[in-house]
Amino acid sequence: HSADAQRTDLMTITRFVLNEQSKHPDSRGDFSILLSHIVLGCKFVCSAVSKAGLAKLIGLAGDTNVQGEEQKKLDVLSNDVFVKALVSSGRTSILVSEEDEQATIVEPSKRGKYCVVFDPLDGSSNIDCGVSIGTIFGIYMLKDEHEPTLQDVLQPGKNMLAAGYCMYGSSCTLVISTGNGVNGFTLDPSLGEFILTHPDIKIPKKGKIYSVNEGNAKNWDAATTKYVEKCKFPKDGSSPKSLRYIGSMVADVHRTLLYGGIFLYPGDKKSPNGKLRVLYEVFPMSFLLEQAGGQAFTGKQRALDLVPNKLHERSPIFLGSFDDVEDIKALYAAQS
Ligand code: AHM
Ligand code: MG
Repeated sequence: HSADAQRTDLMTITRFVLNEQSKHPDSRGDFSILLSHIVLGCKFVCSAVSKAGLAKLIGLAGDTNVQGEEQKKLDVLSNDVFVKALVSSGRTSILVSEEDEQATIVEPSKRGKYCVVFDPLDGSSNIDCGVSIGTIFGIYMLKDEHEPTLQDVLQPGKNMLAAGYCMYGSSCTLVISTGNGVNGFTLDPSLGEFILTHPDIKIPKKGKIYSVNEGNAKNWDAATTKYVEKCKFPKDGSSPKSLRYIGSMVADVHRTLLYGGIFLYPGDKKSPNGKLRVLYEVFPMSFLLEQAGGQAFTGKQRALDLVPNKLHERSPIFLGSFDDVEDIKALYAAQS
């Protein structure tokens, strides 16, 4: 292995996924085609996000651009791009987006065997100040050849075929699992390609960071309160954990995956189901965390066992390092 080989043999995300898929004898490249359309959406959003501050500064200020057309808000624009990219892939039948009340049923001539659930631009409170935001997605397979229905996506997270996110941060990072570990790719802007930079990500067994919106502490239940108290004032002689909270799920989960620790969005007295959405936030992130050797728990059960009843359902979520999630599970078990 010379240093040179590293620089000339580039493992792009397309090449990586084609390699992975070729292990399935019945693979016809459909998944790779679907993924390339998702990647296109991510590249577009990455470019739009990085120009967003600039667009405000120069001429495009206000709500109209030079042609006098209304400027679309970044989250609406991102949604339009993903919906169009997914439909035109010819590989999807039903799409669920955080931005759309109703599911999109793809017209028969463009249908394929996949169902995609996604949040095109998550972390809305961070858009206008340039803090990291991201796209989250999960992929299901249609049960059999029939008219797609909501039942095809109202499936437990463990039935997902693949899940991932793209973080628009200091660099643009795409993390994905097709059920065979987790791999991270970084966009090389000069090539316009995602290159494998984080092969086979494993989350540390235990971490030193907890991540939660502590402003909601007044309304927490006893288990969450006790857990956070334990993070700050450990009684077993260990050091207190550090607190990190960005308020963008993608960024908070990405850090948790790489550094270890726990991310919590618990239910509370005001919002018994918390804030985060089951299909396109809780499930994809739980899928990735489990694939990386961590755990994801709802306060009642393994997150991926949840069966959603409606498209935009919410659930409390505790996810992260295996041992840290064990601790919160023990507190909930003691409480019931
Ligand atoms: P959004 O869909 O409006 O962007 O909200 C989702 C975001 C998550 O990215 C993040 O984990 C959470 O909301 C933060 O919520 P809060 O501001 O209540 O701490
Ligand atoms: Mg969201």
